[in-house]
Amino acid sequence: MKIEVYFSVYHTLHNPPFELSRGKQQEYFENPQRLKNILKILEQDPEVFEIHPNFSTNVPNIKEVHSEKLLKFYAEISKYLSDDDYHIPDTFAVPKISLLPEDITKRSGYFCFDSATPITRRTFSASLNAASTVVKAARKILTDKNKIVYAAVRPPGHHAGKDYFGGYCYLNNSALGAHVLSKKGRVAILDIDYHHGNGTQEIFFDSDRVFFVSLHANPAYAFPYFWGYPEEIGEGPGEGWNLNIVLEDDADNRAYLQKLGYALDAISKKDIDYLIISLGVDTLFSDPVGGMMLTEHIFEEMGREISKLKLPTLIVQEGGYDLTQVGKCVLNFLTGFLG
Ligand code: Q9C
Ligand code: ZN
Repeated sequence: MKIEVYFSVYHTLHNPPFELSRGKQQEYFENPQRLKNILKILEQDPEVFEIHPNFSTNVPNIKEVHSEKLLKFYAEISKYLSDDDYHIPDTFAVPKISLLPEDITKRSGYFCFDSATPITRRTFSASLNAASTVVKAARKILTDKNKIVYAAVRPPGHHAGKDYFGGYCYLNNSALGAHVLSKKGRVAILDIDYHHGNGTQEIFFDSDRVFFVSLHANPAYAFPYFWGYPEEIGEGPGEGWNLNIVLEDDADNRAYLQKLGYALDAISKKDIDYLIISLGVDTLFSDPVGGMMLTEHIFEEMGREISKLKLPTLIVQEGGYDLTQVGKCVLNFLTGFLG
């Protein structure tokens, strides 16, 4: 069997010079080399990986997931910034207020929740290209139900909410894909990034069309800190449709597979038609951002276990920052998934 790979060509347009982490300037981990390294590895096996570059920035359903305010902000700040410029918000609206400041560079703090997510002139274009790629990949799943499609995209998306950005994410790629699929059936999003997918959780918190299941490091000490606890189970019709499974930073392959087993059980108990995997490989022991202890071979096993759900599956790239290993981890996951 083949895996179709949809790839966001314009990701290189988003390349901020640095991030602020704990108040210090440091290298930007979420950089173009990540995706280049993933593609370099997949290109080596054209028998299995059929790569489709996507040049579009068209995201037809974007307003059903993100607020007009946020989209207008992105469009305006993109015009305001010159080519080598970057913008990091420094004053945040807590709690959110309804009046927005006139000055575009002061308005950013309304939409942003961390200092690691700079905006450059081309950030919005790159983000639209990533979102468009995932929507295309989701449509492919609808036309050919037995397909496995992998969306090789960046910037990632799972920390972006309806009207906020943060955690290297601007538009929620997986949520936009889920939105497309949810019109035709019930969707489960299995988020296996090291970090909790707070944006995806927020977007579908009151929905019983999309079951959000996330495995992640304990938010008591791991980013994004304020979300990701097991008590967050969804609300209204969505009650019981949000599942947070917490791991500790010393989690090894065995501990991880055990909790993955709970997640897969929970998914198989609901009547799900489509699966989306938010695939972060920042759970690898050597990851400079994540803190767990997984080894690269476990990703193959993870893929194999998840494939037993036998659902049409869209795999969306999220985190993974060890540049020397990220390609191998993704390859292992996809290979395991194919069986
Ligand atoms: N010292 C994703 O993996 N930085 N985003 C945390 C803590 C933000 C990760 C800094 C990490 C965001 C998609
Ligand atoms: Zn992550």
